[in-house]
Amino acid sequence: MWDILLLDCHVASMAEASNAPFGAIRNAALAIENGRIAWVGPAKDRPTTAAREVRRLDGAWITPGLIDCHTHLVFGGERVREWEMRQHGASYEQIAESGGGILSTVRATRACSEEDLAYSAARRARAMAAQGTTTLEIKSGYGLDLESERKMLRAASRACELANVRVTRTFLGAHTLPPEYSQDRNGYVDLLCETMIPAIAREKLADACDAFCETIAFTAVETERVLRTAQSHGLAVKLHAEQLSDQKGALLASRLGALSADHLEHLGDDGIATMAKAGTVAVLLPCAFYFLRETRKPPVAALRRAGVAMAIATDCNPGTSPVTSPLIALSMACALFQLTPEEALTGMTRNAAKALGRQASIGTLETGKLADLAIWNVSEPAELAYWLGANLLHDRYLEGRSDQSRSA
Ligand code: DI6
Ligand code: FE
Repeated sequence: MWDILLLDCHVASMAEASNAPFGAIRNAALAIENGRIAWVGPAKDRPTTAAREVRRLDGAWITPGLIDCHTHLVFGGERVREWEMRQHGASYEQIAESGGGILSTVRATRACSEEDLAYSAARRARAMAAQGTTTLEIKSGYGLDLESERKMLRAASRACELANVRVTRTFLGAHTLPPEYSQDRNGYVDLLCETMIPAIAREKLADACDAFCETIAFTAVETERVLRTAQSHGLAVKLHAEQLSDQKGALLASRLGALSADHLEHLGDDGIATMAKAGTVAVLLPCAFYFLRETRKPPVAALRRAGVAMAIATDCNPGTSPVTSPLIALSMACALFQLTPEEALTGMTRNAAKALGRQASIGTLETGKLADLAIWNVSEPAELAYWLGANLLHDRYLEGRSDQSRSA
């Protein structure tokens, strides 16, 4: 007996094995049992299994719930004053070097209670959920001491509980040097490797560890030490690589078997080849590119040629991407980086799941996967990346429970 049977719908399964664009199944049926997809396919082929409840969707499209695989959703304050300075000509690096940038958010985040952090992040998470997001990755990295990083990671879980979104958490203690270590780089990397990473892993506060490998943050040598330590404590690794300059971060990350290398505007050919070999996902962040008014684009055509899986995320953060709309990220991936609408949607579903190491349970609509669904008022799935600023969501299911039935 199925719990729910969805009819009068089309399904963009995003399944890798499908030959149809978007893995599309027109005139489809999708059955849910115990929070998982029990059957999906053409409605006319469905078995005669009974369902407790049949819901007709008036020809709507169902896609996998959107997965935002790179965000810094938990933070104190905002950085609107800095943004105004940038409008007057200051650069992101100049602001960072004068003690602003990430460090101004560190001050604000340290000053916030865990509850306030959770509530402000929940507001942003709800905005994302209202546009179809069902899974959110959230990084720490605005605490930069053990207690403040713990506070951020706990707030990340609480925020997603409040917003009814699945969460995955990433420890980003290596985001920048905290003020108390500004004269002691090695001291901070020691603290990360000897105290913070072991504690975060032991307390199961994160699934993965990330670092910012950049001239204004950590060198490739420091990054390698951090990521290797994280791996030795059982954490998966990811990396902010080649955002502002080529530090060979993607090369390093993929040599370590990283789940993903993210940003990649300055990625070179050597990095692309090792990413392809290692199966490291390229997470592209078009909203940060837009907001920083960058001009150098990630090498999308070369990534495509090499067969590197590309994911798309909002990078929601107060400094470089004050964006809570997954649909705007999809549109920008197409308009700014020349992805096709199908590649963009794959980047927020199947490939985003891969970037989180969760491809076995989410990211496509296939039998046995969790019933995380987004249901859209569109006639074609490509419309998700076409309309800019429209909210096309009709309903959303998290593990088989719909928002509409929850609010009814
Ligand atoms: N790259 C980014 O775009 C964000 N972090 C990072 O390493 C920006 C974080 C910030 O400016 O607050
Ligand atoms: Fe980021």
